[in-house]
Amino acid sequence: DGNDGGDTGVLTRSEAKTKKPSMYKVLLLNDDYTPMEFVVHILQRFFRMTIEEATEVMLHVHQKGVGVCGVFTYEVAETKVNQVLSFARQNDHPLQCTLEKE
Ligand code: TYC
Repeated sequence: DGNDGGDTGVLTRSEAKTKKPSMYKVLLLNDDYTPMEFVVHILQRFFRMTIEEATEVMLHVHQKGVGVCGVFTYEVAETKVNQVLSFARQNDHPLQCTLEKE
């Protein structure tokens, strides 16, 4: 904790700045209406997955009800959720997506 690099309990600005940010999971929720191919497309487009990775995650969500698309800082996670929800609505699909602190 020390500014000498040791554990003296003395806090410094450099240490405060290097604290790791909280991370957030972006979760995809299953529903009965969104086409499987659309979910695979979402995962490729917004989460940079290969078709194989995207298919695996989509099938996991389809079978278990929920699945993780990725883990990001708050600002990035929030942006991903908004991009997914906006794109789903534009295409008239009820797909739901949310974030959860790790
Ligand atoms: N359950 C959907 C179907 O059978 C597919 C689906 C998968 C929907 C994942 C949403 O997050 C989802 N067409």
